[in-house]
Amino acid sequence: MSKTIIVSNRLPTKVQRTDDGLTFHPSEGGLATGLGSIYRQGDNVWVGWPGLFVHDESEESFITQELHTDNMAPVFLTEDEIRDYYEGFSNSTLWPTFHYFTEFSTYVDEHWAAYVAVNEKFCKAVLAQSGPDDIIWVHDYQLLLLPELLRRARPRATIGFFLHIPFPSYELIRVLPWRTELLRGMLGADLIGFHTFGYMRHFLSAVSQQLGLPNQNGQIETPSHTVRVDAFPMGIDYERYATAAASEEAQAHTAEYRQALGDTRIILSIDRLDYTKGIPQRLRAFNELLERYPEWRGQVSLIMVVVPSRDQVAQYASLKEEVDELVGRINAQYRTISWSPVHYFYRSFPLPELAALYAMADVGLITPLRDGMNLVAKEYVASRLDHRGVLILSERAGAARELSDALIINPTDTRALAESLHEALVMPDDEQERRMRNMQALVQRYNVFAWTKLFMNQLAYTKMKQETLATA
Ligand code: GDG
Repeated sequence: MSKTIIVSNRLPTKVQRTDDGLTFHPSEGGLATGLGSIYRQGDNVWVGWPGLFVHDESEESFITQELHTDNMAPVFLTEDEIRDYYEGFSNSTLWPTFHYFTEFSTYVDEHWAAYVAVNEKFCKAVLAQSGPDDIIWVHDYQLLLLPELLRRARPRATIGFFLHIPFPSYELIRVLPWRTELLRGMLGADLIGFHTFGYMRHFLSAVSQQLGLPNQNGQIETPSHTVRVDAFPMGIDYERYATAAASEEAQAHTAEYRQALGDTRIILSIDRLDYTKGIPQRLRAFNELLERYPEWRGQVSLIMVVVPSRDQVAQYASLKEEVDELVGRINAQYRTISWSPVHYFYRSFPLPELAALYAMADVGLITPLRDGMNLVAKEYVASRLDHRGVLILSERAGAARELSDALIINPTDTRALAESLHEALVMPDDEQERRMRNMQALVQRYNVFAWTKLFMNQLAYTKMKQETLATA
């Protein structure tokens, strides 16, 4: 009986060192929930970094034992590895390049060397957990080399790979000095999944132009095996958000916020602090709304939750300053004693508070410059129990391919964005409801569990077809 191994940079549990010793915090992220049904079963296991630097071997073995009881196997990384492989190559080379921000990309040989070494370290950790015929599902841009490393060691294994961020045009990929190695690394998989057909097409084109390997209907023949490439748009745990919005706790928060805000209309935005998320563009558009439509002054507020992220990488610190300054300027110009244009929070919120915000926002404003999928858009939809609210969504988020009932905008077009904010605020209830119900039906059906099942089924099918062809 084969077992299934999930591999990602981070484990679905974060281990922290406190004054009272080590603590274990399960993640509530979408991926952890979606894959929970897989890695918790039988001998299956999730391999990844537990999020802290260990002091000594006894700490290492304690953490390993604790995680083992929950079907997890840690890969311990050093501070140097995190600096060069994670903050360096993953977040300062791959992340900006794959999101079309080449001006932020660095090309540092030591970072590449660390990336190779850490991918090899992950490979060893997976091999320690797996047999020759096991199923291995590798996640995301930190581990692009892992599928090929695993293929060499386990030629018969079933290997899947899913990329959570965009795959850009070949013109971006070719800028990378290590483009050949990266593409070959991914091709070690039997099945490669992307959020959209657009990303998939970019990948097929890069493989054809860089490696001279053509595809037929998304199938690539490599010297060792056939690789299937397909789109699997990731979903959310719909019921979790709908239930959270309906909970007494969330409703108490809603009442409390309502009392503080009076009958001010609410525009909500939520994201990690990241230059890909279009946060300054959104603030400029909100400013333009207040300039062009003075009747909204005193009537509408932007609630903007920005979750701190990657503050060790230089661009993130300067983005934070830009956002602070823009918020300060808008508030200084328009604020009155009884009304604030922007309520800006630089921290994360517990789910019941987040759910209350989702449930009461008249407009969900999601304006990334590039975003693999964007799950916040789907969470907003799932939380609208009254079927009201308008989603404004960037055409450059993967989610825009599915959520065509949102107001789809170009986030760099400040004027059009300000116009769509006005349009959203005056949209009649029946139109809001029609659009919201359409989106809810889709998000509810193609949830994260359906996504997991689809990928795993396709992976099994791809392997079975290969084996049938090999024995024919
Ligand atoms: C990457 C890709 C792709 C945010 N603030 C709070 C909070 N969150 C949660 C949201 C959501 C998650 O964080 C963010 O997910 P996104 O999909 O929006 O964005 P990334 O973090 O950039 O994720 C992205 C995703 O991978 C999956 O493939 O969609 O394109 O970039 O779930 O709810 N959660 C809580 N409090 C907060 O303040 N509790």
